[in-house]
Amino acid sequence: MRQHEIAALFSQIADLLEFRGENPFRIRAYRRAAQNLESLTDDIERMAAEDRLQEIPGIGQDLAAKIREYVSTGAIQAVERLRREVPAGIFELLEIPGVGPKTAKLLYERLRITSVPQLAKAARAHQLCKLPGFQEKKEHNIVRGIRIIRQGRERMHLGAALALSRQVIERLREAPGVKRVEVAGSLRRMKETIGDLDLLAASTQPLRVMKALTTAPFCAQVLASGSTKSSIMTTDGVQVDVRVVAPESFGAAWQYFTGSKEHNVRLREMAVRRGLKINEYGVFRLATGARVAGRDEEDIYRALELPWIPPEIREDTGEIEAAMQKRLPRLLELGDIKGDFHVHTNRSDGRHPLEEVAQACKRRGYQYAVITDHSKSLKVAGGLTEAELRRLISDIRALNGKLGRFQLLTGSEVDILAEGRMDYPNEMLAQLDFVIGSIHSGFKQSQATITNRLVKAIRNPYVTMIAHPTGRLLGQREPYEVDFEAVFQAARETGTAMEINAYPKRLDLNDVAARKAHEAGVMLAVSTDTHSLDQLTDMAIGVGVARRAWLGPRDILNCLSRDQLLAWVRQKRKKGTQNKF
Ligand code: DGT
Ligand code: CA
Ligand code: CA
Ligand code: ZN
Repeated sequence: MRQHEIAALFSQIADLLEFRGENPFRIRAYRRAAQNLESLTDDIERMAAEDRLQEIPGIGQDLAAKIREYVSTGAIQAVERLRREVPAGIFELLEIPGVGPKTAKLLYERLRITSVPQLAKAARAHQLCKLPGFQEKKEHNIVRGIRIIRQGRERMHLGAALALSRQVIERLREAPGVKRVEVAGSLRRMKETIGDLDLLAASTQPLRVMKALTTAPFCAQVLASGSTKSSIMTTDGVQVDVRVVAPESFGAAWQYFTGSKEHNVRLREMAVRRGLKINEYGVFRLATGARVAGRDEEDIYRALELPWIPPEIREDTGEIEAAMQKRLPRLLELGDIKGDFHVHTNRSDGRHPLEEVAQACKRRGYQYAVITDHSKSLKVAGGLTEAELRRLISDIRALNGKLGRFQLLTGSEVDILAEGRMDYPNEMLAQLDFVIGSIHSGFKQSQATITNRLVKAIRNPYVTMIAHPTGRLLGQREPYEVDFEAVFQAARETGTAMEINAYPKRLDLNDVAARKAHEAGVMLAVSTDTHSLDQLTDMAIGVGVARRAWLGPRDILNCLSRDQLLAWVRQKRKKGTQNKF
């Protein structure tokens, strides 16, 4: 793994040299070395020990010495020196999408900009587009880049929040007198990003719970500490709010602190109309003050003559009306999922070999999993040539003989090329059980071009599903512009599924778009895009997005059995090859 650290340092050297306007050849040499280190399969430390570093393409004497220095000391002095020679804020500027070393240099030399706030101010004052070679579009991109970075900083991904919450819950459950600890807030609602973590405990000894929190190893700072509410900042810079209530109020507090605020406002209005008052302690009669509910969350809703509403849809986007009319949907559950459609192996850019991937999917209790390594044009991700793909297909067939009831399906994540053509010919695609179409290039194309590409791919009879349909990466890259209406219509007409990609940085389609897709009659699928086996568990996060989109098992393609799924794929192929769409 250390080669990645060294590659990152080499890229940084290249950035710094470029910022200083130094020799382009040297800059390119560092960039090339960084790339080669990224794709290195040998262990760098062993290569250093065996004096074989110069076998790596692009690594000469000088760079080999720097690698050895890093391996033995954990630092490269030349980098430290360069860092001292540029204004400190430059590193932060370089993290903004749309700001490379050349731009940073220009901003520094012409406008003395050395920090993100300075840059934001200059952009607001439209000073950037007056710079040589700067167009309004570029200024606009920078403003957007700053927004992306800020969102990423301030709000945490669902995946990270879930992991942290497990750690905190485990700690609080150890406290004496604790009856129950649960997550509330946006995390319980499975929002894609989380501002702060809200936890709720039931205990008769609240101070013991608070002590467990404020003395935890992950606590960096105590922001507030009382017997009902405490807040801390974790060592990762995340705020955690913990509230402790008496067991008889637990349901009311859980409902209250789960939110959303909008949902709760509606409930309070309904309560008042019934002569009731609802707060974090319970539901009370306005006239007498008598408590009518509090211990269980269901009872809070029952007091308002409503069925319990799943937290993921408590956003006041129709769930209260649906509950009143007793037509709340049965939402998707993890147990409904019969297989994963999007799994990589080390034949392309995944980490694990085929057999290990198969065993891991099988252990999850699935009926099937589709192996979808990258296609030939995606060279940076080790895309498979047609010969390699044929080889993979026959290896999968051979392996299936040993797997029992669980079966792998053959597939590929095929690039949708710039003009909407697929990266393999149809004769190749026809040999696969399942074909994913993905955009991995040309993100900056116009809405019309991107939409055409997607629609063309959707109209290919062999494309079963479009992966991560908007290409966004939370905190990193905005979605490309898609005309959803056109895309969803084509998908419905042809019987092509749209993915809810469960990778926490993607969550693409997101909740809102997935709900729209479903309303447009499109079949959805939840898949993990697993590159490393621990990511298989992200399925639960994708299910959360599907639930936020009001989706149930009948709306999700991977709730079908293997036979039903294959029939579904065949149906599109048949219709498409007979030119019926
Ligand atoms: P976040 O943290 O920005 O991801 O979003 P939430 O929903 O977790 O918001 P947060 O942490 O401020 O509060 C947690 C829940 O507590 C919120 O969803 C509803 C409830 N809550 C907090 N403050 C208020 C308030 O002033 N009024 C009402 N009605 N509810 C509140
Ligand atoms: Ca929160
Ligand atoms: Ca909070
Ligand atoms: Zn993928």
